[in-house]
Amino acid sequence: MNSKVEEILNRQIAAEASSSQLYLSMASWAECHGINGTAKFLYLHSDEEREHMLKLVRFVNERGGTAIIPAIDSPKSDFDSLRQLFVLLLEHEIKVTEMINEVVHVCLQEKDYTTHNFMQWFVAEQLEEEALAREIVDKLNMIGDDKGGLYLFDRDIEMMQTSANAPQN
Ligand code: OFO
Repeated sequence: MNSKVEEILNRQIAAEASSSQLYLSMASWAECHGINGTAKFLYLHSDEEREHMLKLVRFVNERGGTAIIPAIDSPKSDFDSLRQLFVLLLEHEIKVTEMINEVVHVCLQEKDYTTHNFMQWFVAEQLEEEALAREIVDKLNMIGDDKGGLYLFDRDIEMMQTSANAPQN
């Protein structure tokens, strides 16, 4: 495997692992605060990020590279509000999208069209995840501090689909 592509894919493996830990930490915070619908949504989201990491690990190894399993720093574990949590989640997803774009860029530079093709799944996934996070932040901006609104939000988010629990076609 091309060494520059291998290096940036390993950087992405670490990023997906950190995303998974961050969302796990957010899920745990929500659960401790009795925001159970949100906790369920975030636990699933954390699992989904771990799946992304595994997808990359297997791809790197199958193509003759060596996947590096990273050490992960402790993620942020306290949040001022549900809104702050989701604003951070959206910012995090935007950062990950930039990283995915960088991987795609290196693939093109190195003429690695197989990895470029493989990465298109991640490009589409980021688009979906960013859109969903934006929708959630918009909802929370509308609700503000209204307790009834927050109660309904927490009930509804349980039904919101991340691609992890979306029906497969
Ligand atoms: Fe890995 O999908 Fe978002 O971060």
